[in-house]
Amino acid sequence: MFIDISSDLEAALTDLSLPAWHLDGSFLAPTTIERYRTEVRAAPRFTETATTLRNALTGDGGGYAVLRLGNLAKTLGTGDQFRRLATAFAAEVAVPFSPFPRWPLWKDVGVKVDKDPGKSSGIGYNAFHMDLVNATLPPDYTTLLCVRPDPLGGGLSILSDAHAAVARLPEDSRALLAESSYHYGNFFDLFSVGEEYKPFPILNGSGPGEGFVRFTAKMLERSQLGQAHAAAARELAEELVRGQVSFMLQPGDYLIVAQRRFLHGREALHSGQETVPAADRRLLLQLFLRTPAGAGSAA
Ligand SMILES: O=C(O)CCC(=O)C(=O)O
Ligand SMILES: [Fe+2]
Repeated sequence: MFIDISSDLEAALTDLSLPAWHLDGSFLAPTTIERYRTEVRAAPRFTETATTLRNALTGDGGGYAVLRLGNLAKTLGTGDQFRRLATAFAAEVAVPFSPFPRWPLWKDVGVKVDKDPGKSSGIGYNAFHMDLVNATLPPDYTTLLCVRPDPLGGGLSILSDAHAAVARLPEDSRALLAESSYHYGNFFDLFSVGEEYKPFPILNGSGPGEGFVRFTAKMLERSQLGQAHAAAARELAEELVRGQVSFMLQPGDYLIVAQRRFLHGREALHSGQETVPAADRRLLLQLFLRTPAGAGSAA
């Protein structure tokens, strides 16, 4: 689901000068949310655009959206003012927060040629996953703002409807995925995402089509799993790939993923990343969102 911004809205947003944001603990401060809201909601067609965005994320069959902010990025650059506008859009969906106490609200996802290629910032295939999979309360939304695509042309984003993939599995595989037999990764020093969840079930026993599908295909290679449970997880990974959509994020594109519905990942960057100067490499900015308790179907 790609959402364009009308040129009159672009023009009005370009003219705003939003102040720096403040945090209240790990969350965007209510005073900032109110201030940004007052400014952006006065722009023509802003509220319709925000409604379209929310519907793409929470309506039937929905679960992700790409807001095309490329013209704003071209006009404003990708510095503070652009990031404040993206933050204002995010705050129309849910509350922006940072689970990482030592990092700023927006976390850089750059390119590290020496890192595990399959992990965030690595250069290889970043397999289907949800972010913070091993927390009891993962972010409701993960969002990625594209500053620069891979100049060599790799790195397609991949998305897959997790519940649709689960529904295509045989009953006995689903039963295995509902057992608390899975684990992945480390957990330390994280804010506002609950406790470490270890081991966890991939399916949480709520009705079909509901709740997190707590999955990362990275567990297949990086966690020790029992044979039957690993086989069921591998079947799920295959169904996710079968149902995937892929697209290239352009400069200024803002991808928002409802983690209770879709899983995400990224194809490998193009070979030859060592030859690209660090300042020219692919760069995304990542931000997480929490749906406030009692916000009804907005999750
Ligand atoms: O590089 C990408 O496009 C995805 C990164 C990602 O999924 C992450 O950092 O959690
Ligand atoms: Fe991710």
